[in-house]
Amino acid sequence: DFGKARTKFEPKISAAQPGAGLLVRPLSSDDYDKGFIQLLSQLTKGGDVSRQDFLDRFASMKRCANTYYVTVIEDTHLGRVIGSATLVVEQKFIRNCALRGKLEDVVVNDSYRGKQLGKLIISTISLLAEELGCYKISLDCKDQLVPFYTSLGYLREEGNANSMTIRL
Ligand code: 16G
Repeated sequence: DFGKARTKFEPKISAAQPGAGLLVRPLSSDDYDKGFIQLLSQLTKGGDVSRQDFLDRFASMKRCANTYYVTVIEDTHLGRVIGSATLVVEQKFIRNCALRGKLEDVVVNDSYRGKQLGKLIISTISLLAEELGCYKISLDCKDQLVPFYTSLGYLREEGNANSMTIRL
């Protein structure tokens, strides 16, 4: 049974081995030309972000040291960014000046769905958050994505499962 042999002997995908022609890496200032903004518009309103807007925001995020970890997956054959997720590290006074991770803006290009790439990028971010010393990671998501995040270990904590928003 070749299927079984494959699962047994081939390593599962990981950040180091995401699959042929795929690379997991931090966002780079070149990524505007690799379709980063178009990718984000598969998640929500991308807006009309010019190259300069992108570069300005990239630089201002970089100035916030140890805070924004925008992580992408590139299809290196096509030179396109096909997945992205961001870890935001919030500094706290509570819990002995703890760090809290927030998982934001998770998106995988429609045509690459079903390859476990969402799972890959989120597990990469979880490792990063752990390495950075975050005591927890939280996220907001649409109802239909609850089973997906649950499968990755995220929980609605009892008595603390309300994400609330005021749109400004
Ligand atoms: C989802 C995203 C959040 C993103 C928001 C945009 C995850 C885990 N959650 O909640 O990061 O910022 O959608 O939606 O990726 P909005 O444009 O309606 O605020």
